[in-house]
Amino acid sequence: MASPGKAVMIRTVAQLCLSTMFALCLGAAAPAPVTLNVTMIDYKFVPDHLTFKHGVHYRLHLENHGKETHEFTAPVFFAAAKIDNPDVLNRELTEVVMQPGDVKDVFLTPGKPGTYDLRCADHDWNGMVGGITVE
Ligand SMILES: [Cu+2]
Repeated sequence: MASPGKAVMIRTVAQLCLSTMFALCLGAAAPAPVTLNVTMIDYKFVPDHLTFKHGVHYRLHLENHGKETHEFTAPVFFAAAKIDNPDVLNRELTEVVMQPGDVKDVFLTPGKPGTYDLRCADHDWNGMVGGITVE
């Protein structure tokens, strides 16, 4: 006959197995987002053209390596996307403001396929423009 201690141990091991399987299931249901890196310099996006696939979960990783404040301004793109962490954007959800040295991630799933405008609201006059394609 199994001692009470052994029964408790078996139950604990069983629970551990179950929670591990549960964690694996969750992992399978939510794969890691695809990272897309954009660096801002004075006065350019690098790269200046981004291509996303619609319905795919992305981590849009932004770094400002410039000496000036830059903005990742893409109002129509952001409005069409499902954004997991909207607090990283401005209140109107049109852009991400990047102070010099800032590093920010936007977790999002792009909306309908098409081409979208990308610019730095501060420096578009200076050619700091790009584009976004959602396939
Ligand atoms: Cu700028």
